[in-house]
Parts: sequence; structure tokens; C-alpha cells
Amino acid sequence: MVRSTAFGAGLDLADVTRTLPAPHAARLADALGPVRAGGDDAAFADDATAAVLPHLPAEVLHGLLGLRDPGAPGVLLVRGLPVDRDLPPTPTDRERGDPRGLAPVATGALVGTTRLLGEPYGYRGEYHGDLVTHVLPTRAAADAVSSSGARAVLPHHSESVHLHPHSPDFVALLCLRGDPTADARTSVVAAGDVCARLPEDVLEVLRLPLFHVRAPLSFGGHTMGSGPIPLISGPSSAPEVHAEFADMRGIDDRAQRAMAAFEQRCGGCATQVALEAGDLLVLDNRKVLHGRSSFAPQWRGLDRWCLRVLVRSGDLWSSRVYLDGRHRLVF
Ligand SMILES: O=C(O)CCC(=O)C(=O)O
Ligand SMILES: [Fe+2]
Repeated sequence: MVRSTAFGAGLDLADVTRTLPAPHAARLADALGPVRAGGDDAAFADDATAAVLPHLPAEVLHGLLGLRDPGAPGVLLVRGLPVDRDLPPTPTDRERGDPRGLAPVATGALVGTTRLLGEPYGYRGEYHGDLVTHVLPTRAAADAVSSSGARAVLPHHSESVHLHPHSPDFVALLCLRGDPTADARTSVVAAGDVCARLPEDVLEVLRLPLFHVRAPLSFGGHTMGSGPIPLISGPSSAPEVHAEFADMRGIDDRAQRAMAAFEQRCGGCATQVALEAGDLLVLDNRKVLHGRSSFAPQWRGLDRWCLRVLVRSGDLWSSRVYLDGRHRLVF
């Protein structure tokens, strides 16, 4: 199994991996027990955070806090988080049930841990605005280019970039069950590594607002789209990326060519990880793109299953006119 490959400018997955020791994981699972009963999203997020924080060792806390460093790579893999012992079979259809009911410990661990980065939230138009959403193959979408798909590659993308600047700052995936064939790999590309390999005239085009993005399938069809946005912004040594190769188009040939050059360079700069149960992958959505390889679901209840949360660093103040409750935006 490939845990990592060369990462352009030299980021090795081992450098951004922290492991939660088993005794900490056990204490964390115990502490999350009383949180299971529920409450609304806000109460759940607060309770999960209060339960989790006292049990995170300094190494893991440093890893999470390190993500705030503008110079940091924007990737953290925390291994060994607790996953519910009595995990049900991996669901296979769209209406898959509330993660808090199906995997209360893992859901609490995901929200409580990533809360250190800011505010978790959902979009009303994507998976009902749920705070924590499933990432698993469904029978209906198995061939789709979607996080609910499997047999098609999910190309590199920034999360919800069609909603820029109301996109998440961080995306976190907690794996409940790894792909039994280990074919499913999450791919991560640092925008800075890609920019370092592109000529300045291409970068100049990528910095112009020449790119439209359609809403991905997870928003229920291609209904909304972004205005024209740049694909990168900021200095090429520390660029912010807004890219989505399944649903993004340049408005003219020059923009299309520059986007194609960027996408082509991504291949050579990617790190891949086959997520396993208890792995938490936290990605800075401004610094890195992510995607997923194809894989073949078996539909026997043992297929790959992750939970996902989106986080805005700090809080949702800058999106306050779009708030629908404390943890949901109206898009
Ligand atoms: O399945 C993966 O590894 C990535 C899924 C993804 O891109 C997402 O859920 O946003
Ligand atoms: Fe994604």
C-alpha cells in the first residue's frame, strides 16, 4: 500500500503525521460517551469539543495548531483516533442516516478535534446542510464524479470553490473503514509546488478572474455557479488556490490553456494516502487541492467509509448574511 509518494517541494507525509497513542484514544472514546445523546448541532459541537480537548496529547495539539502557521504545508494526518467498535455496515444509498447515530464516537472525535481550527459548518444545498457528512460510495452514484462515487476518479479540487469566498478554509476526513482493496487513495497537491513548476506568463493568467466554476453534483446538480474568479491569488511562493478540474472552465482559450497547464503539473506534485480506520486527514483548502483515485465497491457492508467536516478558520462572521443557524450557510 502506498502511504506517500514524493511531494514536489519535498513534503513527506511522515513529516505531517501524528499518532494518537491507544490509551488516549480509549480515554477519548469514554469521554465522548455522554455526548452521544445529542442535542442540536451547536450543543453537539460544544459538547464534543469539551470532551475531546482534555485528551489530546501535546503532539497532536501541536500538529493542529501548526496548521495555523501561514508557512506550514497545510496537511495534517492524525492516526489512531477512536472509531466506534459497533460500527454498522457501510451504507450503500443516499439517505444514509445521521453520523451521530451511526458512529457517535467517531463523529464527536472529528468535530471536537477539528474545532480547534475554527467553526465547523455545512451548506443547506449539500447533504441537507448536515454538520458532518458521509463520504462513501452509493449505488446510485457509483460511476459519478463525486465524493459519493467510486469507479470514476475524483479530480483534484478545492472544496466548494464555486462558493468562493464562502468556501471552507479546512476540510477534514475521518476514516471509519478503509477500502478493503486499498485502491482508494486520497490525493493531495500543494498549490505552491505546482506554481514553482509553472512559467510566470502562465501564472499571470491564472491570477486573473477568468474562471467559472459550476456547483458540484453534491449540491444536487449543476445549478449555481461562481462569478469569474482567479485560479490562484497571492504570491507564487505562498499562493492561495481556487481550482476544481471537474467543474471549472476558463472563459477563453488562454485561460483554458493556463488551467490545463496547472492541472497537468498537479499530477507530478501529488501525495497519495490510502486512509485507514482512525485516520484523520486535515487539509487547508486554501493551500492544497485534494482528489481521490477510483476504486471498486463490493456492496457487502465493508466498503470505504469516511466522515467529513468543513471548517471556517476563526468563525462564520464574514459569511453572517448567509447564516441559517449557527453552523449552516444558506447556499
Ligand atoms: O474520498 C476522498 O478521499 C475525498 C472526498 C472528497 O473530496 C470530499 O468529500 O470532499
Ligand atoms: Fe472534496
